[in-house]
Amino acid sequence: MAWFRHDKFGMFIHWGPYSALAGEWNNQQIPPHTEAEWIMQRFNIPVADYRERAHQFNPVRFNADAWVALAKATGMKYLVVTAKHHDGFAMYHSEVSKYNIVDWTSFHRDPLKELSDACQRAGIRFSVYYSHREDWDDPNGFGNNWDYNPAKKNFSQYIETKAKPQLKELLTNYGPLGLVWFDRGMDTPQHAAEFADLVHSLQPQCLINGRIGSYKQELMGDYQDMGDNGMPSGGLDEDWETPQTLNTTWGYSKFDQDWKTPGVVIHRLVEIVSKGGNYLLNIGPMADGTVPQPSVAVLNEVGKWMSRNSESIYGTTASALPEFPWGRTTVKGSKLYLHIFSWPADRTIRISGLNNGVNSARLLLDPTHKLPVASQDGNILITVPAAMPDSRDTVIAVELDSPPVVAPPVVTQDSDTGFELNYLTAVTTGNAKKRFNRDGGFHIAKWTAPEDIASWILSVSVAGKYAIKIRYAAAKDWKDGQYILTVGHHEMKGPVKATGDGYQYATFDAGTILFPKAGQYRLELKPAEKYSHYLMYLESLTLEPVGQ
Ligand code: JFZ
Repeated sequence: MAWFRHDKFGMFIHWGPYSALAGEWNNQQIPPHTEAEWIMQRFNIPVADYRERAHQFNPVRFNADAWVALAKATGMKYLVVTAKHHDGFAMYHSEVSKYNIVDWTSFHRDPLKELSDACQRAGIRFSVYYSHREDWDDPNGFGNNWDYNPAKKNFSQYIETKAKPQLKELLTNYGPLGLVWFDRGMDTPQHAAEFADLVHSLQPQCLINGRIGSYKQELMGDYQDMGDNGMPSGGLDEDWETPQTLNTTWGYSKFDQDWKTPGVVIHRLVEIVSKGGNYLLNIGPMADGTVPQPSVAVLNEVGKWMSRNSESIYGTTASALPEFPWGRTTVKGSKLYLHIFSWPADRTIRISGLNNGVNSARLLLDPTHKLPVASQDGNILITVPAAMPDSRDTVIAVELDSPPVVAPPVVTQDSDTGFELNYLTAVTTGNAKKRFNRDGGFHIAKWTAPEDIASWILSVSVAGKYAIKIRYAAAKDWKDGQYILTVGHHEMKGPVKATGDGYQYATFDAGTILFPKAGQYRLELKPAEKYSHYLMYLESLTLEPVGQ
């Protein structure tokens, strides 16, 4: 995972016969803000018709070095290109099926081979996207119920005769892959495990994204993918990545000119990296093999910012500091990078919640010039020049006396209700981990022993009795588990009840607690003993006042 955690920023490429349809079929346009690479399914295009259009695909202006140079100039370190999307068409020379760009079109070249070689030359990590379940061309693949009778599908035959053999080709003929980006999950965990085993058997170093498995099961990949354009509210205790479109479609649409600005892209990159994630930003090249000029313009602007500021992105780790009015922070050892999105009128940047001494603060772009630093009521104050050097994001590098020491968040209560405790304000220790799953959303998992703890700091403003409820999911063979809930000096033990497979959350009473007086209390939840399974998938805890 070291390269993935260092590189942070990748280029996604969605390119195939759908790029030639460009969002239109038989004078019908796809609705605004829908995905152009889904056009075959959206308009139930018959396989025979789509195959004919694929036959005409001929990207004569394709130049792999140009695409890779664009990624490199943008500051992107890895590239993920669609080898086969849901339409079933292979954008590489496949021996498994003639339905591929070399055999099926007059182009007769292998773009993935050319991209793999160009990446090698440029020092960019080459990776592939492979839709291992959805295949609208193959009679036994998922998804095409307009040409094929679903009752007659033999999905196992599809994965044995097409998906796995093609994956094997990609893992054999295109050099070392950084990762395989699977999509839309798999019908059973067993089938998903077979794909993971295949990757590991051929390229043990190759990473696997989180969409390889059934969305109802635990993550089977090496890192988690957020939903498209998704963003966690807070940090996660695992590696994760957000894929995002540059407009609103992955595959090229001639109707979609809703491009994100360079500033939005830079702010998104900083937010994702500040929360410990990677940003996989997409381009949708056109049928002739060129990249839409507006995409190039945005990426070139982002690249200018990255060329000057990438020290504050590559190799950084998640910051425990929250978002500030002026922007966000990234961390590298004892260095804290302040990403100033909006310049303070009073020329003072305030940092709260940081229990460190400051050795120095400098504009990243003007390292010779020390900025004045002061402290006031526990805040660190940095005086900045009057004019904002970079209107999109001016970075200040702050040398601290140690890696950032950040006080844990304090959960306050709404006046009439009580407390809602969830992954966002939890401090996890041991193997208790904040995770994300398509079905489970944000939750705490992986805890199996008393040293695996989730804790919260509560600021009780209304003393008195509170009813505690726990909302969790637990598989049936986890029901021998017991939890220990400690609030202040009060300890409660409770049984874990089975709620069903996957992330079927249910809410249970956990007793009542008396807060004798207003003030700060620490609440912690942990397994009572060491178990061979997780304690539970914890979604949240609530404390509701029940009067004196
Ligand atoms: C999938 C594909 O269907 C789509 O065409 C594109 O390739 C995209 C990157 O991945 O679309 C998804 C998959 C997952 C989510 C949303 C769209 N999700 O997790 O919210």
